[in-house]
Amino acid sequence: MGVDLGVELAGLNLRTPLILASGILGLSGRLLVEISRIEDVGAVTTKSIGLKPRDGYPNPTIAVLPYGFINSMGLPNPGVDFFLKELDEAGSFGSPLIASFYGYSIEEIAETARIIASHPSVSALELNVSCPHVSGISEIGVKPELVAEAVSKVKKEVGKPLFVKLSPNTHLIVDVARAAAEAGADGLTAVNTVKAIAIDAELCKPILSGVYGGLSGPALKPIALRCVYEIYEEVEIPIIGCGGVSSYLDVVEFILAGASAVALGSVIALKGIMVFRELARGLSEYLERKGVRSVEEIVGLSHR
Ligand code: RRO
Repeated sequence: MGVDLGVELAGLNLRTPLILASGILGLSGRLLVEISRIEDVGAVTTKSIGLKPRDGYPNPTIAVLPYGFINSMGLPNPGVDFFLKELDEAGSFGSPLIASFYGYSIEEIAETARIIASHPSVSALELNVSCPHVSGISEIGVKPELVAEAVSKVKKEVGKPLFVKLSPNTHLIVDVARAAAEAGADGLTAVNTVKAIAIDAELCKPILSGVYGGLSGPALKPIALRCVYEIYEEVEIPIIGCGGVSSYLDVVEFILAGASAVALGSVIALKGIMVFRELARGLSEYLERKGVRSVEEIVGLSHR
């Protein structure tokens, strides 16, 4: 039988707490629809979308490490107009679509939010102010006052739930989280990747064309878990835990730290999309074994 894994997240109803993270398979409307219809997928998030198309960085854009990935994609995306057309032709989503977006100024953030949120397929927005290696973006996410300004402007324009994806590349993460919550954000995604570098010893130069990249995968998990734990202590709005989840126990740890849902990224590159099933089964069996009837009952339980 198993336990019902359904969760309510900032007004969204998720079949399971497992979400496709931004940047993973997330630019084709049809593919997103297909993933959203998989039984164990709670919600899907798009790659971050901007007002105008952006090429991203030349190859190499990814380095594979024994304990994760370092990426420096450089925000490649087709821009809002193209993406909304993709959604027009994609069909209906089987679970909520969270549209990730960014902008280089508060005004651009608000305008992009308004355009994306107008599409009926979009259930919620995720403001990306935390890409660690694209200048003009990473600077916003480490300044509580700028994040607050962006959030309140977006909330004035948009009636749908707004999440803010936070950067781990600052000791101010809790201040940024609090500022976002006080400005009206409906939830937080913690965290984006950690700013990192990979060097080729033979060529004596950085591997990635963008030099710096974002570290994801297992190496990120304890950092992300700490961020979720700290934010949960100080901020009331729900948290999507994100960073290096690769087993159902990782999912459980994020929920115990305070996450109401958990996003999967790098693990999909390693195990494929059916990892949602593996993790949902593991989570359900864990809850049953513990005599717990819902995911909500264990959110933040490690803080007792
Ligand atoms: O596209 C990227 O290079 C990228 C983005 Br927008 C982000 O938010 N985080 C990341 O690790 N890579």
